[in-house]
Amino acid sequence: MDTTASIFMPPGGSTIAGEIDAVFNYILYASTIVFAIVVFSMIFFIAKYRRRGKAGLTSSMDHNIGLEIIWTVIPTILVAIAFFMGFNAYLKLFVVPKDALEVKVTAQKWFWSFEYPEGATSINELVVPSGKAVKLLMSSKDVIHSFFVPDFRIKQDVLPNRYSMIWFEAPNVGEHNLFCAEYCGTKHSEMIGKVKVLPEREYNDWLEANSTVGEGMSLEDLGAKLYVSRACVTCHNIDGKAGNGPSFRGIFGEPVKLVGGSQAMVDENYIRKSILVPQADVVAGYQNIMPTYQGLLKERDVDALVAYIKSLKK
Ligand code: HEC
Ligand SMILES: [Cu+2]
Repeated sequence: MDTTASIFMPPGGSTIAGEIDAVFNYILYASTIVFAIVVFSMIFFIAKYRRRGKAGLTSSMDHNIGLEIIWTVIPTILVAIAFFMGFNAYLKLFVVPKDALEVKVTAQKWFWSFEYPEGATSINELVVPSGKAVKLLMSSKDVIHSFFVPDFRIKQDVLPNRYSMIWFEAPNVGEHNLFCAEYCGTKHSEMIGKVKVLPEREYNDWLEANSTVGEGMSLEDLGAKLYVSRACVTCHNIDGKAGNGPSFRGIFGEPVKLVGGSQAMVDENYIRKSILVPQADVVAGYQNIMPTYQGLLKERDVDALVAYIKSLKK
């Protein structure tokens, strides 16, 4: 259920959030109370039995069975409660409901891509219907990442060479932050996305529109859109200044220096190759960090990006 925000937690946005918060609050308050009792009695006894005057004698009592039982049994019960609450919530998090909608999540340096059952795709924006269980089948193309949506109280490592999964159900329409929670290189902190929860009807419309995106659009306009939605913008500026990668402004038709001292001419084929096989020609002064977009872009998307870069004159 939705829970309200506290100083520790953002507002909950999934059906599991209330339960996770309950475990969190229980552990927090139980440890706070135990901590207070221990520290205050310590201070109290230090003061009460401090050495006074020259006699310097303290009590000869060094053992109390009753007390020992109390301070063993009570914490054991407190820990057992925390374990059962936590284990219960853990089981719910990892046993996926049978009718869950499945989305394939791919993590790579440094963005998220999503593939939906009907062939739609998106980057850095996971779109889901409200009130439906959504299963995420996740893998990484390179290093370990971690899928973290604080509002949903879910976090799961995303690994290369094997699948991991998690599920959630968002009861209400809204937008939630998505972060990578496993340090994955220089741009880790910018591996940020959104989870957009739509009413089921709007979600279905979105799916349909997304699988035919850009059909009525000019190549240049589609390219401008993809430049943002396919995350080129995180590494490439269009204002002439270098970022993690070279700016796109005015590069078309000009020679470019490559690592190793050779030169290339930036033409249509060079751009195409840079997008699909980025490690082939690495621009001098930059690192070989660009991910390949092989399989992530349709043929027309590549045409569109080429047209867009071409249009960015000096
Ligand atoms: C993670 C950062 C990153 C992302 C995301 C990224 N690139 Fe790159 N790109 C680079 C870097 C770094 C270089 C320079 C090194 C090289 O050539 O591989 C580069 C080089 C290029 C070049 C050659 C530029 C030149 O001046 O010769 C093109 C074209 C290009 N990228 C297009 C794209 C497009 C289109 C996208 C989005 C679909 C994209 N890149 C996404 C980092 C990135
Ligand atoms: Cu990451």
